[in-house]
Amino acid sequence: MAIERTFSIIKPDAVAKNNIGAIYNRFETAGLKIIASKMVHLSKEQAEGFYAEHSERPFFGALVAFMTSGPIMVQTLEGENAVLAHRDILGATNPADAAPGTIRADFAESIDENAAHGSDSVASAEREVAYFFSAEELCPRTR
Ligand code: RTP
Ligand code: MG
Repeated sequence: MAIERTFSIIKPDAVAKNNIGAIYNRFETAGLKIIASKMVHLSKEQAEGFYAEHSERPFFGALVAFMTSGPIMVQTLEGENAVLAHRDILGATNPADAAPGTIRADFAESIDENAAHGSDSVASAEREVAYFFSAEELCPRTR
């Protein structure tokens, strides 16, 4: 299995509910190592750029408004099959459809405010990690 990197966001709803530590615990329990982390409050331009692939979708305006509504935590995670492993513990986009025990089932309220984001492919992960972190900010683990 390949060691991959993926990109994670703890969204404004989960930060507001003080669930940062609980969600970090899910990453670590799943064997995903946090190799970069910071809190940011996105501007409208930053949120629009990050979600540019969704710019024509009907929910785009609401998504940008939500993602700029408060601070978020952004992380780079590293581990075996990290992209899929992270999506698995996130659960379905709509928390009503998310499997029991997943992050969205346990911490999200609705499809619009769904607690966390995870890259959907290795290519997306590379773009998303680079959107938020410089090479110097990534701290690969040697143990
Ligand atoms: P994410 O990118 O946040 O990890 O979520 P995802 O891959 O599971 O879902 P995606 O299709 O990439 O959509 C990005 C975010 O847009 C909101 N959304 N709303 N109302 C709707 O039909 C709808 N569809 C998507 C969600 O908040 C989703 O996380
Ligand atoms: Mg997505």
